Amino acid sequence: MNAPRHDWSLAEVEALFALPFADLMFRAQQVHREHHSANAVQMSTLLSIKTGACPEDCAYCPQSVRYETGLEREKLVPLDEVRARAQAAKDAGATRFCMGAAWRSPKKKDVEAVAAMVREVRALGMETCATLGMLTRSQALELKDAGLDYYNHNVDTSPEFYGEIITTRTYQDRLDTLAAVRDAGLNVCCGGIVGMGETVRDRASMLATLANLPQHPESVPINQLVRVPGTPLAGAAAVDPFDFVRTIAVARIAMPKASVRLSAGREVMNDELQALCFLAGANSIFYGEKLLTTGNPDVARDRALMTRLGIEPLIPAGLAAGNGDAQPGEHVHGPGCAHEPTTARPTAACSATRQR
Ligand code: SAM
Ligand code: DTB
Ligand code: SF4
Repeated sequence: MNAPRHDWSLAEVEALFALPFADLMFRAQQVHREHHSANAVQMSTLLSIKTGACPEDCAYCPQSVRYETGLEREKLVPLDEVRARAQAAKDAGATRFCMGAAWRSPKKKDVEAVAAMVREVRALGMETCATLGMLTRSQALELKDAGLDYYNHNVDTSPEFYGEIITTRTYQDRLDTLAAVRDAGLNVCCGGIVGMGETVRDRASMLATLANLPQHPESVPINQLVRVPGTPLAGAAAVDPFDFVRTIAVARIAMPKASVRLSAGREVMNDELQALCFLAGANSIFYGEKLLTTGNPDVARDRALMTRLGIEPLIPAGLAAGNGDAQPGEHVHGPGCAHEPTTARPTAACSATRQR
């Protein structure tokens, strides 16, 4: 039994990274199959609701006002457009819509505007996620009241390496936001980036930080750095693909129940590498041709990949309509599935699996 733990030592997590690849993958698969449907992947679509001109100095980010990345700044996206983009994402098969803004922290009017967006998206029958920078507890509560399901706020890297990447807010600021989000009853989405020049120990330390939070994040995005020209990290060395897979596998083992998201960086990954990431325990992706400002595989490519691998879309437990009282892991109706609500077991033609 691989029950969630919150007492990981750095040495233990480093020891996981040091395992032979096959042994690490075997352990990750054991944990994955104990807690999740092995062939189901949750799909979220991102929308940048306010782009560029961010006052922060995150060295990886094309949206910082400090770097010449050629990105055009954009004002807040109108409500109608948010609704239309969310509907399109739902029609394409996404179950969660994530709204991201290039803010250090939102102002009062910003939270009100995002709350209105959350209500619209929720009304479409999608899960909602937002990533708006630092948040106070009352702001988190306001978003929760509007129907927000998840808040994304990444630690990005280890506490030790953090100062090399961001100087305009502290690691503790990030932990404070995560606590505020948790206190408000929101699901926490928190992960980081691989490929910024960090050591394996930094990757282990980042995952130990996440795994030792009082409650594990429900969602853990593992991003591979998108090296954007003009940012200080544009020339960072490429990550060894196996080391990226190892990071996913260790996240899976250290946070057994979390959704581990294979996040940014998929556009430059081949199908074989993505398949290894799924084998390592990734069970969530960003879906749709754009992340916030950079590219992502298009829907046709992802559909083809899922078909090649026999992967089904994972329908979150709270969303599946018309499925009676299906149990977690049981077949439910999803996009493209024509079965009756009483169908209890997946067949080859079934396309969705209820989240455990
Ligand atoms: N401004 C808010 C904040 O920083 O919390 C929300 C948006 S910010 C773009 C969300 C996350 O995207 C960052 O914390 C970082 O982990 C990820 N990210 C940004 N640029 C990236 C890049 N070039 N490659 C990989 N991940 C990136
Ligand atoms: C996360 O961990 N990755 C997403 C989401 N959370 C907001 C963002 C990735 C951004 C990649 C660079 C860009 O598109 O601007
Ligand atoms: Fe701003 Fe977020 Fe980019 Fe940092 S990661 S520069 S806070 S948009």
